[in-house]
Amino acid sequence: MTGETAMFEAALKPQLQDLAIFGRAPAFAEALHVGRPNVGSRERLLERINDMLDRNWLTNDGPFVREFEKRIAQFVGVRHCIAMCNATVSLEIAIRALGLTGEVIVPSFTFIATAHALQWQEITPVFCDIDSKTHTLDPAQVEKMITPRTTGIIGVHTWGRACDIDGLEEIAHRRNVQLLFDAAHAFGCSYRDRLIGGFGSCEVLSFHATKFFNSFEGGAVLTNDDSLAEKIRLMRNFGFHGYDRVIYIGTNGKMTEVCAAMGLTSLESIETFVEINRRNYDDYRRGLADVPGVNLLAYDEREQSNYQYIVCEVDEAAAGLTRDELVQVLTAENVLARRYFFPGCHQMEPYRSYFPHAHLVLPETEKLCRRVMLLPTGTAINRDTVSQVCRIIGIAVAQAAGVKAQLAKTH
Ligand code: T4K
Repeated sequence: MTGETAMFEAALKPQLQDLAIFGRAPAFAEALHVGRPNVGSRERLLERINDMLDRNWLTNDGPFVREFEKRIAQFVGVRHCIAMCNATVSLEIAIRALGLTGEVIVPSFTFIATAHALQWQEITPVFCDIDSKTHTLDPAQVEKMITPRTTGIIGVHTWGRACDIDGLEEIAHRRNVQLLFDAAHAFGCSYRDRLIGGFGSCEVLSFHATKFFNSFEGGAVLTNDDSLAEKIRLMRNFGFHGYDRVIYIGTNGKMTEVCAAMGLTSLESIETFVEINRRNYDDYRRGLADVPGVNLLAYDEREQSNYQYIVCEVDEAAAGLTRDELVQVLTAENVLARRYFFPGCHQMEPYRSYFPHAHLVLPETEKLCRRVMLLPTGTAINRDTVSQVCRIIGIAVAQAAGVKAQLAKTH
């Protein structure tokens, strides 16, 4: 190689010193978050809030909540949508309305709310392993976890990718247990061409600020079962049936009017939100295609998806870096990549103390918890940002040995 070619190649080669872990200024002056809210038309939202104030009706099954429920049910194609203050309370109410007791099978690879919604009512969450390819409950493992105390299974449509619904339905039916779904990530996603929301006894959506579609805080139970819907509606409002009559134990799970106003406004922009997520996902896919060991999780092109999560699995053997090292590199650049759902529900309290040996039956969960990293997306991110984030990852992996050495020195 001539001196000139060597210089040319060195100039093209990604430079270690380009990274903030070596003391350079971070690539981004402001933090990039996973979960930055998408906001639709401000004018429409403020108009609705003005209407709400003019009406002086702020909560308790108001007109915006009713309209929101109707629109969501129509959108998904289910008979009932019962809107609530958040998905966690929606799960708690659904679990109680279905009469679950004893043990309920759930993945450990989920947000802690799925497990807490059971334990909160002294039902034991039995943590079950997932399929490493789909990141959702593995029906073969579910079958093994069923005992005489099992009353239900909660499947989680992780990242908006549907569980093996057919497999779980078959088991639930044969073993005579209830099946419901935590669909917190899955609004606008489909399973075999049908939108998620109408499967199992019921499904629970989240409209939290960090979801691609938000109502500030919010959630909903969706079901095609008329009597279950009626019971859930009553439980959401203390069990009141008329002004002075209570017929169930209930709680306060109501969605406020201002949240419904935001939800209705978000619904008007849902196509734009999905388009932007889709564009970011395609850009990340191209940008990371040649980076060894950083594998972007694919969405099934045959199904509808909301593309709200950019999920990477880091394979240390191929990338030369662990997921945690890569997260450190990104954090130094102000890219706040997240390690959902590290360390797994079974490693968090109180479950860690209750079930100290749970990890022995959760090998795939344990492995995934060490590999998964989420990158920022949504309307706060533009194409240039995505390409810079990919470039940082590319440099870090190309220069893995130098990165490792630097991190070892500074951490
Ligand atoms: N089931 C599953 C499978 C779930 O993933 C969730 C929630 C639930 C059930 C329960 O749903 P909800 O009861 O929340 O409706 C976030 C969300 O809080 C949580 O809703 C979500 N899943 C989970 C996956 O992510 P954190 O603790 O990581 O959020 P946090 O506060 O760190 O926010 C993430 C980032 O978003 C922050 O770094 C900054 C940014 N952010 C956040 C908010 C709220 C903003 O920029 N603006 C904001 O307003 O849990």
